[in-house]
Amino acid sequence: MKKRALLLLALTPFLLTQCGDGSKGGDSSSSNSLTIGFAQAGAESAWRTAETESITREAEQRGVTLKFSDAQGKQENQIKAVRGFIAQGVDAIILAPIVETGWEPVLKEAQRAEIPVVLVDRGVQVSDDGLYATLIASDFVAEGQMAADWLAKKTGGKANIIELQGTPGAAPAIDRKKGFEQGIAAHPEMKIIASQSGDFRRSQGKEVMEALVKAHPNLTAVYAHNDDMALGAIQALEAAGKKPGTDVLVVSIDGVKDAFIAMKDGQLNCTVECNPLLGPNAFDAVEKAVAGETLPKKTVVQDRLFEASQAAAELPNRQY
Ligand code: GZL
Repeated sequence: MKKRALLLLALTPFLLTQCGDGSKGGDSSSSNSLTIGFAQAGAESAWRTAETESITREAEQRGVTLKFSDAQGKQENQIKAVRGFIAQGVDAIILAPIVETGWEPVLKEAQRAEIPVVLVDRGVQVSDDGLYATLIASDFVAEGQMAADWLAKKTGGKANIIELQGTPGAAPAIDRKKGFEQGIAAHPEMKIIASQSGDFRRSQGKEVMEALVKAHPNLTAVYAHNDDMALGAIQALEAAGKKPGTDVLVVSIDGVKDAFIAMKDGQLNCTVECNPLLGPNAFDAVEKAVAGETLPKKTVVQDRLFEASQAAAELPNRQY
């Protein structure tokens, strides 16, 4: 009994560094290094998993102790996580906000505690942008516009489109819709005949498309706000006897590996890359913010568009 107690005592510092409060990284030799809280939105898509891995990997490489929280798609969980990080006195917080609104109170709490917040991948709507240090994200309006331009070119400006939206209230869902609508505005014969949320999830993309393909058998194109929903929709279209990639053109956003495989297989026509490998940029920003430097309010991550014809050559290069 005594021996066990002694062993536990000896192990305690190790256990606290490695596992305490959901800690993912850390290293006992870097006790002087930063402790960062990462409030992740969830694990709804391959993109999100790649983002989590990038941030976790970067923390390990820099000897940062990372406290990780997965909000499982619920803003209330994410707010709780941020409050928890503030209570623990972390050096900074990385936040991937699920939705745009509702952040003001907790960001003010972080500000009062003098804990900088670095936003990654999604923006927030607040009355004072001094409530966060910086935002590192793609230009979602431009992504939607790129998808629309591609579809307009491919169809000669004529399409019956079903849109699968991301999580309601999320910056990429709002802006990808806006960008796409702006892109098709000049083409009166490009119409969105139905538009529904699939919450950025493959299973919901499939479910939603199962119903929509029955209600709108005249569809000629699908625009999905992310690849996972497009991949789910492809399954539903096939089950309904359609040929995705041929008689229904499918365009989506993210550029994950499975999308390249689907393009190679001729089921997906186009994906607009949205780079999730934000770890290096996020920690550069964290280090500067902790050092008291003023950062630009937004760093835009550059995206590219890929068509099916490029898929086979590009597939081996994909990192996520
Ligand atoms: C993009 C991001 C989106 C991805 C989705 O920055 O917030 O969330 O496009 C993801 O795949 O779930």
